[in-house]
Amino acid sequence: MKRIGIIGVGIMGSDHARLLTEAVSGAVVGGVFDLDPARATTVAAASRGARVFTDPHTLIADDDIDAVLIASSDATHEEYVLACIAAGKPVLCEKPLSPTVEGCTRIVEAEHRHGTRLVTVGFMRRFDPAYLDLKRMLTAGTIGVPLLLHHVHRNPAAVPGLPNSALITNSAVHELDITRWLLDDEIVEVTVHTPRPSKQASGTRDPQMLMLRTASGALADVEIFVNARYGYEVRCELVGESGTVTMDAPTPTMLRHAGLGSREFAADWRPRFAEAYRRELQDWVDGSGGGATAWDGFVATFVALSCVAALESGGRLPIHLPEPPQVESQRVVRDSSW
Ligand code: ISE
Repeated sequence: MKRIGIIGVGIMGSDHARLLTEAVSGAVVGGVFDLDPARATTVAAASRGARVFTDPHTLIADDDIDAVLIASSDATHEEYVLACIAAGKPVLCEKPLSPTVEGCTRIVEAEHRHGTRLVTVGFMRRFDPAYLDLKRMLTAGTIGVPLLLHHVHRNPAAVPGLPNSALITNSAVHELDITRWLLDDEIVEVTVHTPRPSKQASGTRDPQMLMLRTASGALADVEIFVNARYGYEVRCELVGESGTVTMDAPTPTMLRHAGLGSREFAADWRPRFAEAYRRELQDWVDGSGGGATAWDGFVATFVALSCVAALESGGRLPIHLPEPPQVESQRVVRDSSW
């Protein structure tokens, strides 16, 4: 049994603790740290008596903790991921790997120096059955060469005063990652357009339209709208030379009533991606290495911040990624090293 230490048990961390306890095999929650000790105690108790730590670095260093899951605030990710690499422990870090390109670079370099892969970034959509289906159809050649990818990503409501950049760095960053993963291609140019803002957005430029061009010549557009009001929805359509494939609201339940058929929308992303989160954790615990790497985390932040710059300038921005490290850090951490 692998003992996982969790740093940060707010919305995501407590959900991960629940999944590790109830739905993932081969692991238990061994320890919990949170800035709010009462919250840490509650989650630890619900995780079959995991230990409560009062310091995150003590948790990382503890001999009874085999691997670490980081779900604390974004700005703390780099410090804890670097500490895990220094301790030689596998770490699953919620996105973003770091909110800055410099922070991501330090992590990629530290893992490179360590020599084997330790870092996984929580881009859970890579494990979503619907996205996997899309990738399978594309890879099988069913729709031919991909030309266009249309993404829609809507949240019901955002906090008032949300910075314009947060729509990209917090939400659309998932589409930036899944576009690279789905098309197996790099984003080389970005533009961001905004219509008149929704009155519901209290001053934030919401919605936004991102236009992404890939190295092989495909175009992807992303509608990100965080005050869409009606519910949480993520869908996309991939257009190829000989067909298209659509990922529509994959809710199995349909209500037929009073002359209408209707499907319920989730209030946020957790029900929509519940299976993706479970599979992501199982893959990580199994050491299968299917999750996003530190390099993927670097690219996501790099492209997201380029989109923010494009939003601010209103212009088209080329993306020049540095060379990815050609190192053993791409090797998967297998069971033996846990
Ligand atoms: C949230 O932070 C997430 O990561 C969700 O996956 C995303 O869909 C949502 O828009 C974000 O706010």
